[in-house]
Amino acid sequence: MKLIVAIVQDRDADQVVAAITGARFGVTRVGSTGGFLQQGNTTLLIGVEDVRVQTVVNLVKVNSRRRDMFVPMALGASDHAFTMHNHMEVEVGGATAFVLDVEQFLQL
Ligand code: 2BA
Repeated sequence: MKLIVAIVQDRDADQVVAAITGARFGVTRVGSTGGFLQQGNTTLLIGVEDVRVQTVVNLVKVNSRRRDMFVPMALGASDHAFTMHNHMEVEVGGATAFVLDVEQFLQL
């Protein structure tokens, strides 16, 4: 068994979760915050049999969009810190995923 830990954008989370549950996989949704942007995102925990990993990864992938975001640059802040000149473009998503081996799956 594997545990898929998938970090998706909040705006995609409902659609991703609906796709996963619609395919009859279990999923737990955890609110999280990205370390770089310091903005909310959603972490999904999905336990699946090894042979179903690729199916779930595909569901996450096709339901997660890639977006360009403009974020303020921390350095060189000035009176004009919030003009677009002081922003940089960051591409976020679709999703970041880790696939971990599960030693035991217990429902107690
Ligand atoms: P954040 O840490 O808020 O990062 C948001 C986006 O900012 C990233 O998108 C990436 O494009 C950019 N970014 C991150 N660190 C950067 C840096 N030092 N310099 C320049 N740009 C940087 P994604 O790669 O799609 O990541 C989306 C979210 O997935 C991340 O939000 C974080 O919550 C999570 N994540 C990404 N890589 C991770 C990792 N290795 N371990 C744990 N969580 C990770």
